[in-house]
Amino acid sequence: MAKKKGLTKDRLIWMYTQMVRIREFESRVKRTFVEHPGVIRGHTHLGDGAEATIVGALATRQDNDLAMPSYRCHGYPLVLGTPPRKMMAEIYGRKDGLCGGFGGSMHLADPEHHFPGTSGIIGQAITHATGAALTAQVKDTGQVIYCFFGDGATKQGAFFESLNLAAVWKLPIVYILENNYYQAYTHVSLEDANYIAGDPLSKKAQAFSIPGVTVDGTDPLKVYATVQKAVERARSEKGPSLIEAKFHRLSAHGNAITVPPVPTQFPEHEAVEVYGKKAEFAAAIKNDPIPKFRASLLRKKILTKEDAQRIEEKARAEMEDAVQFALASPLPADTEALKHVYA
Ligand SMILES: Cc1ncc(C[n+]2csc(CCOP(=O)(O)OP(=O)(O)O)c2C)c(N)n1
Ligand SMILES: [Mg+2]
Repeated sequence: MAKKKGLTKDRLIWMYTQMVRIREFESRVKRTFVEHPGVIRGHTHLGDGAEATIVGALATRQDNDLAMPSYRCHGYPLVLGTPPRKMMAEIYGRKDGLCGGFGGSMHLADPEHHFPGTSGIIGQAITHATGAALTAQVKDTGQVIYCFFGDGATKQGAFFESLNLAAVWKLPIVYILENNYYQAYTHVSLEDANYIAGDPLSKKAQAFSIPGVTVDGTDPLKVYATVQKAVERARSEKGPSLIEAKFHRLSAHGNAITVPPVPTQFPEHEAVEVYGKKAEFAAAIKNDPIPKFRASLLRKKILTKEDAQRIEEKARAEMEDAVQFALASPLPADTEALKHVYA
């Protein structure tokens, strides 16, 4: 394994804490569909399973660096310091949300915490993040841009155009390809769906003569070590890298509810629902990054069981508070409906 530079005991505990906070936040989003039907309108997409990749990558950040993911975006701002209250209120469409309730789950934005914003357009994060990296270079801010996107996004023209320009201009950006094996309901492999060519996907970096590495995205320390190298390269003006982190998402592609709400039955996962691959999904659950990291920290005596429980209880209380805050926040007034419409 590559050198784990700068990972003190406190830092490792911080990493575990962030992973637990993300999982707890998202479990509360999911529970909302059942406990408060109709409160979340529209789609949400959970990133459970991605925590090791998100936290491993963002643990290498310096203060002003930006994180720009796709629409599966709840985990990143939690790590950057965005208050969960404001995130939950946004997902509930409430006035006290990050965007005044206008954005919802797929459009979280918190520039104050280095999170410029997300959208539901696949591949969008790649062009926007590449633009942000150009700004950082032109203004000489010293920032590195962390750009996250899915396996499905790598077949968009935007992917090739952006990587080309980033390589030509040596932009300070790290492209983190989250290969969760599925593009919505379609499996990534040639045998199953024949929608994406190239294996491993990190090989696409060769076309631009930039480093391309595939890493176990369920191991935050491996992700950390790999991203760290890419960040050093970006910060020393040598240009971009492509890192493919592999992990399964542990929920279905998305959750949505109709208005007025009807009783919701959540799909399990496309591996089971569409492909009947029960063994694949069972293996993914067994390989859940959070219990795995917990066990390794206990084994190395970085955490005691009591420490771990305290972290988990604190996350539960924090996210319960976020839910209560969001439920108490009013919907935006009707008179605000046209506020952000320009034409
Ligand atoms: C430009 C565009 N095309 C199609 C869609 C419909 N769509 C929504 S999610 C999705 C799959 C994306 O898969 P991937 O990039 O692997 O991300 P993941 O959902 O696995 O995180 C697609 C095709 C879209 N939102 N935007
Ligand atoms: Mg995917």
